[in-house]
Amino acid sequence: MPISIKDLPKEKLFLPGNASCPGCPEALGLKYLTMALGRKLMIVIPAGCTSIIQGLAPGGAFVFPTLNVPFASSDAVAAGLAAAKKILGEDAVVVAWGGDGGTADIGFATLSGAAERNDNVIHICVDNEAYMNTGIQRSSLTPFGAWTTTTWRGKRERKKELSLIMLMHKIPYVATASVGYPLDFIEKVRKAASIKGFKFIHLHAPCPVGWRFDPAKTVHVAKLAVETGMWILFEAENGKLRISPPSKPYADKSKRKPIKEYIRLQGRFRTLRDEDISILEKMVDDAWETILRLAER
Ligand SMILES: Cc1ncc(C[n+]2csc(CCOP(=O)(O)OP(=O)(O)O)c2C)c(N)n1
Ligand code: SF4
Repeated sequence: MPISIKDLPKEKLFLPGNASCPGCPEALGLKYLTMALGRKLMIVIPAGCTSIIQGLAPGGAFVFPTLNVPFASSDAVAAGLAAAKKILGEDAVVVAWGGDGGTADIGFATLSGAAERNDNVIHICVDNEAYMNTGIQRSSLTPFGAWTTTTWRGKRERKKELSLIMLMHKIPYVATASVGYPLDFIEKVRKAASIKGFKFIHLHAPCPVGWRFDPAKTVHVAKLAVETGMWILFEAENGKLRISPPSKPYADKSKRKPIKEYIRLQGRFRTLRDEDISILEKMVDDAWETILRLAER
């Protein structure tokens, strides 16, 4: 059932006055996560911007149980926690919340293992497309053409298709989401919480610091990613894939905004040449073709 803003809880479980930068997408995502799960939320976080946001606030910024863990263990720890809660008969939703580095690179083996065992955990990858916390290094989820401090002429490799890799693990629920569409994200988190087994949500999180844009424009950039077709919102329950409402119009290529509108707002794409933009456009078309084929099945 679609959620309305007035139905969301008013209680603040993620406190203001924390150490996030202005316009931080991880802070937005965390706020929506607490609105989705309320006091049932237990979170497991490896190193990354979120652990700084949590820890540097006086007394801590999170009013819910939090476990800080080494990168390569998040989903294993989360699975143990979920099993312990079940034995104790306590009602909790365990979320492993990792950055793109902590999920797609350093934490990938544990993520894949927990998915294969179908452990009762939600993994949310908050994807700001680089290792931001340590100074904007490239990850396997940095897109083609983007500047980072380790790809200073623009990354030449493509972004890993992480959500499709997770779909191929045949887990009960896989979804993509965006901090630009909070109600869609909250609905997906709640749906994931209602399903037993391993669930994966890939949350697109434009970062003003690492992507070099005005911090007032985080939501605008996030929405443009969807409107240009660069980020496709979908969900797959037991392998049955559906395009989510905010992305539906853009299945029709003629409705998509030109990707230049998305790119020109971000300093990280300043070095892109015209031929690189054509490569990116082709990647967008290919990604849509793959998703639409999966949706037809
Ligand atoms: C095993 C290990 N390697 C490297 C580090 C250093 N480190 C801490 S945070 C971080 C970057 C995390 O990037 P990401 O997961 O994308 O999260 P973000 O900072 O962007 O939120 C790294 C490399 C570490 N803590 N542990
Ligand atoms: S670097 Fe980006 S993701 Fe990290 S705290 Fe700052 S705005 Fe948030």
